[in-house]
Amino acid sequence: MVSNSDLLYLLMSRKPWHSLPQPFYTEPDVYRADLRNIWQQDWIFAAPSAEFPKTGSYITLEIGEASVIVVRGADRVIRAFHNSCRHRGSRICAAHKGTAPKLVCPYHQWTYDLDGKLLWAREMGTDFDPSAHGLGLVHCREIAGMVYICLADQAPATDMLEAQAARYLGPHDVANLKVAHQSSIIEQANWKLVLENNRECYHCSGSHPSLCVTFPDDPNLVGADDSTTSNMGRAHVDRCEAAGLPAKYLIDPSERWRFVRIPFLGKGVSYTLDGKAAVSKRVGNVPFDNAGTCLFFHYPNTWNHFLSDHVLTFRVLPIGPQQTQVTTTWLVHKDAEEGRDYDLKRLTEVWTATNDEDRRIVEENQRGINSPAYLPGPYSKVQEGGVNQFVDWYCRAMHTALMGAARIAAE
Ligand code: 3BY
Ligand code: FES
Ligand code: FE
Repeated sequence: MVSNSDLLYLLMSRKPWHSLPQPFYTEPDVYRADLRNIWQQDWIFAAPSAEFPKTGSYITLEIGEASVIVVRGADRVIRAFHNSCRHRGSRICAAHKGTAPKLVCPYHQWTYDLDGKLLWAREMGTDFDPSAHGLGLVHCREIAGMVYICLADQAPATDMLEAQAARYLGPHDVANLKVAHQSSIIEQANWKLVLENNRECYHCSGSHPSLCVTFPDDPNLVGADDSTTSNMGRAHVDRCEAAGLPAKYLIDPSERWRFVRIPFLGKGVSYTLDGKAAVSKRVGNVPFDNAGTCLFFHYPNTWNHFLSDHVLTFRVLPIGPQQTQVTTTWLVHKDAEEGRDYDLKRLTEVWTATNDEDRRIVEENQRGINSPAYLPGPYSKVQEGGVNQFVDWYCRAMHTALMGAARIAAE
C-alpha cells in the first residue's frame, strides 16, 4: 500500500529532467492517487460539441469508477450527470453514445428529463418527493465547441481558458462542425506514458512516416518552447496574426493548457499523403488554406489540432494502471459531404496510422518500464522539453493535492 507520505517521498525523489520513478507507471495505488488527485479534480475533455447534434444526443464516459452521462437538453444546453440512478443506483445508460428523449433507468424505469429532473417513478407513495431525487449534477462547460466535465465539488476557474479558446479556436467555429469519423483505441500503457509520448517529436522521424510528410518535427515548434524561436515558426505566426488569426505561443500560468499555431512542411496544408487539403470546404472563417495547425493541449486528457480544412480532437481516459483509451474525432464543415467534399480514407489515414504507431511505441515503453531493470532516464534538453513540462505539471499537481490532503487531515 502506497500512502500519501510514500507518494510525497516518491515525488521528491524524482530527478529533474528525468522520467518518473517506476511506481508512477506501474503501481495500482499510484493510479488510484492519480484518479483522486487529478482526474477527479480537474476539468476533463469529454467530447466536441458536434457529438451532440440534437436534443437528447448523449455520450457516456468512465473516469475511474465514475460513470458520467453528457447530454444535450431541449434548451440546447449540454449538461453532465452521474450515470447512477437515484433509486437503487443502477447505471442508467450502458451505451457509449446515442439519442434519447428521456433518460430511463433500465432497472425499474425511473424516468428523468434531459435536465436531470426525476419525472416519473412508479408507486413510490404519497410522501415521496421526486424533486429531491434528480440526477447528480457534474460540472459541465462548453468552451469554444469543446465540452469539459469536472467531478470535483468545486471546479477550477475557466475564465482565462474561455477567453483564449474563443480567440484561438473561434475562427474554426468548432461548435458548428460535424463528426466525419471517430476512432477509439485501447493502449496497454499508463495514461502518463500516452501524454508524455504526445509531448515530443523526438520519436516522429523514426515512427511516423505518413505524419512526417507534412508535420514538422522541429522541437522548437512542437515542444515546450515559444514556436517563434524557429524562423519558420516566426514567419508563420506573423503571417497568421497579420491576417487576424491568433497564432502566438500562449501557455496558461499553471501550464495546464497551451495554444500555438505552427506551419506544415513545404507546401503542405493538411495531414494527407500529398500534403493537399483533405476537405474542399474550409472550416469556420480561417482566412487561408495554409494556416498550418493550431495545437492545443489541456492536461490531463486532451491534445488537439485545428486546421484550415478539418479539426482533430483527442481524448485520453485512464482505464487501469496500465490501460488507457484514446478517442480521436475528425470534424469537418457541417455542409461538407462525404464523396463530394472529402474522401473519408484520405481524411483519416494519416492519423489512423499515427495513432497505431504511437500505440505500439507507448506499449513497448510500458513493457520496458515494467522490467526490474528500469531506471529513470534523462530527457533531451533539445527534444523533450514538452515531456519535462508535462511531467513537471503532473508532479506539481500531485504535490499540491497531497499537501492539501495532509493539511485537512491535520485540522
Ligand atoms: O499530436 C501532437 O500534437 C504531437 C506533437 C508532437 C508529436 N505529436 C504529433
Ligand atoms: Fe433505477 Fe430502480 S435502480 S429505477
Ligand atoms: Fe507520435
